[in-house]
Amino acid sequence: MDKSVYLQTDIYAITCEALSAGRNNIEVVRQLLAADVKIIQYREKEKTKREKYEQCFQISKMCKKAKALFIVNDDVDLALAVEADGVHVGQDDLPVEVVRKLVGKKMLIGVSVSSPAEAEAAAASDADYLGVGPVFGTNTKTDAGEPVGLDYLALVAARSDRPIVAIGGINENNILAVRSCGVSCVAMISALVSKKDIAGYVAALREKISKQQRVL
Ligand code: TZP
Ligand code: MG
Repeated sequence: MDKSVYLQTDIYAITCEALSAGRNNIEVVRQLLAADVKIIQYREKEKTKREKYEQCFQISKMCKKAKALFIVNDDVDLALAVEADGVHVGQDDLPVEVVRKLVGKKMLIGVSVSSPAEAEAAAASDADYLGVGPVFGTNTKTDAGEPVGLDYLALVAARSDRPIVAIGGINENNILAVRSCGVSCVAMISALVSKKDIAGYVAALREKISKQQRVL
């Protein structure tokens, strides 16, 4: 199956153990999958490569079982080693064309963009989707740069021939505004992984989304 079909989902969950209220990434992913979240990105800045490999090995198996998409942030070698479905790179990581050579056609490649020039370059590349942000201010990524805002998000979404994932400071209070920009897939770290009741939070988000769809 074409893996990009998975990008038609609503919530794109990203891990961060330091923000996970004392739980490890494995437990958080277990709860996310139980809540029927269909995209998991492994993003972990405070572990060794070996620790990341051990977690990714388990998470990859968990995602396959749950029929969820598993994407590894930054590390192309890790994504290959655990047979992930995709890899996500930023502007300081390997260029998309190099990542494509390494991972082949079957793996999805996502690329982060936070300016018109980056969006243009990504549009000319072989990336399967664009992560656009930070849409709002966020403390999760200290070097994320200035928020791009909703107008910019809407502009990129209107012009892009690739699926867009919005990221940065998204939570229950602004998710509907993001979706109103024509972007249905939103990535969340802190708002999601910090919740004690992840399933309850996901259900509440989906209730909001379905209410918005009913009035549109
Ligand atoms: N890229 C742009 S903003 C961001 C990343 C990885 C952090 C998003 O985290 P949060 O907690 O959802 O604001
Ligand atoms: Mg990166």
